[in-house]
Amino acid sequence: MEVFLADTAVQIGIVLGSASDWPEVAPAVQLLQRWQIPHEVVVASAHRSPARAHAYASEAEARGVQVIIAVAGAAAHLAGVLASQTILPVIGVPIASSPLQGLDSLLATAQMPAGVPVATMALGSAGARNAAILAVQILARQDPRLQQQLRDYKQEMAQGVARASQELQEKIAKDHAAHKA
Ligand code: RP5
Repeated sequence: MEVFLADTAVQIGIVLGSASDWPEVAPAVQLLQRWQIPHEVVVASAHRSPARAHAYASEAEARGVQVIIAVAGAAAHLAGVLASQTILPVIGVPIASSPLQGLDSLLATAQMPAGVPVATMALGSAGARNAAILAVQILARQDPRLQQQLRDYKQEMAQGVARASQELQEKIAKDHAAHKA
C-alpha cells in the first residue's frame, strides 16, 4: 500500500498519535526549521489508524527518511509499532495526555521487548526537543554543517546559563541593597 508520497528531501519524519499532541512538538519543529533540516509532520495512530502507521514506517526508508520521531500519549504503542516495521532509528516521545499524566505513555514507549529498540525521551515538550536534537546528532555523523550547528547550540546554551547567573547575582545584590536602605 502506497500512502505517503516519495519525497527524498525529508530526513526526519515526525509521527504524532493525534493532532492534539502538536503543541508539545511545535518548539522541536521550530528548532529543525531554524537548522534547516528537511522534515515532515504526519498524524498516524497505532490504534485508530494501524494500516496508516504501518505504511508510514514501512515506506519511510525508501522515501529517504533517516530518523523517525514518534510522539504519543496514553497507551502509547506508536513508537514500538513503527519500530517493528523499519530498520530506521525510532525515537519515542511520551506525552502526558491521559489521566495517568504520562506514566502510562512513558512505560509503554520505553518498555520495548529485546530486538525492537525505541530511544525513549523525557515526557512532553522537553522530550520532543531532545528527540529533535538526538535525530540531528544522528544525521550529523555524516554532515559537518550539522556538527557545527550542534556545537554552536551547546555554546549558546552555556552562554544562556552564564547570563542567567549574572542576572540573578545582580538581582540578589539589588534586593540586598534595598533591604539595607
Ligand atoms: C494518543 O491519545 C495520542 O497520542 C494523544 O496523546 C492521546 C489523545 O488523543 P486524542 O483523543 O486527543 O486524539 O493516542
